[in-house]
Amino acid sequence: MTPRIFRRALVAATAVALTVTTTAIAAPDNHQPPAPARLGALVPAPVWSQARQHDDFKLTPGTKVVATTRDASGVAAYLATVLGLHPGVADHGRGNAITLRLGHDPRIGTEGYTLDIRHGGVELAANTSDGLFEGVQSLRQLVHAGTLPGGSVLDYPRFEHRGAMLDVARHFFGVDDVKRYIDEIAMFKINYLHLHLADDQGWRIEIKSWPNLTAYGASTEVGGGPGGYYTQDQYKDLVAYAESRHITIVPEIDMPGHTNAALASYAELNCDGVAPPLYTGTSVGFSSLCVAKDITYRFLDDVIRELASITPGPYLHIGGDEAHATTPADYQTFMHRMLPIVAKYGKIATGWHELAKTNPDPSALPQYWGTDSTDTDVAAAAARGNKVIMSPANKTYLDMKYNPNTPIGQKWAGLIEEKDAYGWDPGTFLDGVPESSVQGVEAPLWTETIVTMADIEYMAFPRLPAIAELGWSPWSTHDYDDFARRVAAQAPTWDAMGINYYRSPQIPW
Ligand code: NGO
Repeated sequence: MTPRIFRRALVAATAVALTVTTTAIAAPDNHQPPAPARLGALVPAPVWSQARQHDDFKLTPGTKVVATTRDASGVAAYLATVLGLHPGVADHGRGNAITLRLGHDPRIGTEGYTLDIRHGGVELAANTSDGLFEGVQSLRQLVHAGTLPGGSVLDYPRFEHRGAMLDVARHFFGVDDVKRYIDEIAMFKINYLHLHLADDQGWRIEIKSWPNLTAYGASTEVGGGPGGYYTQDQYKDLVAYAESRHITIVPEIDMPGHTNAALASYAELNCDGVAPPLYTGTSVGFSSLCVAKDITYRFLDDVIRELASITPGPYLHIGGDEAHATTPADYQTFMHRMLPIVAKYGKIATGWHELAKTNPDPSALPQYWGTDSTDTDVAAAAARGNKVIMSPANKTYLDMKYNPNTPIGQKWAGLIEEKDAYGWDPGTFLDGVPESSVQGVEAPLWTETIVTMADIEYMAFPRLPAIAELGWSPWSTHDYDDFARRVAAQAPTWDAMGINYYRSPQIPW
């Protein structure tokens, strides 16, 4: 992380943090009942925790955040900012301090942490700065009226991959909105943000060798609005911001279908050489790149090369869904030419689960978005060694309505209330895809009907925390009533941050 980026990240975090700080160290409100045992209020639920009475730690303006090594100082500075405290580096914290320590604890892996809160001081330990960052998210949730509840936590994730997806193609969302979403999902230990960067309605990432993709192909969106795109510098800034929140960006260019914006921008990409008009509707499955033309692969080689060069994360998502305007034979031909291009630029391919039909290399990650518990192609891929990302549309799609009266959203995959989002097991959902074949979960937010940041928040909260918990917490902790109580405990923080969440009747707010 460069110092310049870090400063910018801190400034942006402060806006969110200031209000949170007020709740963190304000005097207890006499009108409220005594604070409950808050150690049990974490979302996602931790692997193990034990409360200790009479061992609470009081935060004061003099409390220091201490990093015992330089490697821990980035996360320490972030924690200090979100709690409004003073960061420093020292061998060990003494007295009134929250100490962050990097060590070698075989129990907690690369993203786990241990937390020890005592009257005399707080110690957070992990093997990596990722682990410290996840521990910091727990600390943030535990602060109540200036107090951290006494006790110990040992925690690590069930799945390596815990994702959110934002469709910036159907409606475009600018850099500040995406950064706000990054801050919001980071609170729930989400570690991947998948950006759906190209679809029929718009191309959203600058590709310097094909400038018309953005000059023309980004100029509208669903409903005919102005659209927009990220310059490569803006995208790099987003990647760096996500990195400062220990989140990896997974960029998606959907292909060979969902490509009208590209086909409209370059006539030569069409089999008949005629560019279609820009599209602002919401139908799917009508567009296809021309599988037989060589220029298609020169185009995609350029796109993948440029995108890979500004994407430090391991994955590139190549879509592959709903290629109804491509014949099955062409789909095979297309993917067999595309997958090596992704590999050539040093990236691992991920794609919607239709990709599984093409017998991809076992490193490829199909993303299951169906609603059934059976998919023989995905099960066969799992048997060949492919890991699967679970995004069943009837559980994880954040664009589905909560109930028939939800003013925005769709319902083709069903209504998804909080209990539905929470009530499934990624490790057993799909026949032939056992837990050992599941890389993790992702909650996609498609934006045909989602126009503002407030819309994003309304659809994501409180369902995103449900999916985050399925990705992080051991199945042994799974209990809806307990989960709902813990989500309700987050509401004051969401209120302080101005998050426009849905007041689900299934949560005891
Ligand atoms: C489908 C479709 C998307 C839609 C979405 C709406 C996938 C993978 N392809 O999911 O184009 O936006 O449903 O819910």
